[in-house]
Amino acid sequence: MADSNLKASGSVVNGSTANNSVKNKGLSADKKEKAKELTDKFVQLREEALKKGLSEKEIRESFLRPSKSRDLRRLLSNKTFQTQVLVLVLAVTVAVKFGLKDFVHGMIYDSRCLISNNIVFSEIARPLADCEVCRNLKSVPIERHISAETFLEQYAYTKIPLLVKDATTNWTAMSVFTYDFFKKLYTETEGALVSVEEECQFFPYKTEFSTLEEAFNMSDARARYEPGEEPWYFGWSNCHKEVADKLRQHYRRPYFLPNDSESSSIDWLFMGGPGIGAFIHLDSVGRPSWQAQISGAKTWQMIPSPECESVCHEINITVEKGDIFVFDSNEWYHATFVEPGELSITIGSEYD
Ligand SMILES: O=C(O)CCC(=O)C(=O)O
Ligand SMILES: [Fe+2]
Repeated sequence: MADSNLKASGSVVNGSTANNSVKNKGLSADKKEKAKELTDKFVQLREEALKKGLSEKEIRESFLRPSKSRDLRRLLSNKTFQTQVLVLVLAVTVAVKFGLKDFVHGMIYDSRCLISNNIVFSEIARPLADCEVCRNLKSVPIERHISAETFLEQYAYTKIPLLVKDATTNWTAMSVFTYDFFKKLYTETEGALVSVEEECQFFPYKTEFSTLEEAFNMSDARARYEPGEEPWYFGWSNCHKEVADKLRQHYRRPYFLPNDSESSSIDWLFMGGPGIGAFIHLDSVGRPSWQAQISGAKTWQMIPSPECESVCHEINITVEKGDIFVFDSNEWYHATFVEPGELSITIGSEYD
């Protein structure tokens, strides 16, 4: 994959439709169609598991490399697991028969690919976590006025999550970034919407939108969250230079990032009202991220990898307006929940 900045949406239910244009790049139309069929099979598989009463956690755990033979025996005798393995084997066989060998290889070894948000592949392909990172961590450390040196020593590359309070002082984004601002920016900048579809990513989460353009076409009443209107939450990444330049007039790289650390040129934006945001998922972007809360408040649920469960704990942290949350989305399973009140708007990026 050319773009090394793709995340998993966690919206596996919608996952078959999201981002296909980016993630299928390089495949012929025929193969794309077959790849889509294959993806749909995996999505269906996961939905079936959910319908059969398995929780997200149980689905995740079914695909963990078991460390104890007792777990292995239990796993092998589990009907859902047997069905999953069967469908997985069938799907891979069909894919290979269709000449999609490279595609299958790509999706297993580059989990930013088409079904990166598929729990099966991300669990099979991901490296085991280093449980020392989260051992006995009971809450997310909170800092104010943290220096770049302290950040570098204690957090930058340690995979320990961090909340920095009052970190966006002087950012005009705090008053400028609104749903209407983004709508205007994207609809009036030539090629901006199409660039999200073709070069970047759009995550519809629970909504019916399949593109950012559709999201910006919702009614004004819905956009304002008027009573009785369908809730919404979506996210996207920006690869359009002109849009990026305009966004950067209103925010800065977090002041505590070490001077020589490189920030990705791709911005991530997430926006929506109270309720569930991103479903539980693990990313495979290879780098840690920061995310600034521009408006509203959002709670992050951070879940250690299953192999760390005996020594690590789930941690929840609410990020408020003006805070910057730093964490490694490749290390912690995570889900988000927008708190009642203002629309949640965030901007973030990855750093090296
Ligand atoms: O902000 C959100 O709701 C989800 C963001 C996310 O999953 C990420 O930054 O990795
Ligand atoms: Fe994520």
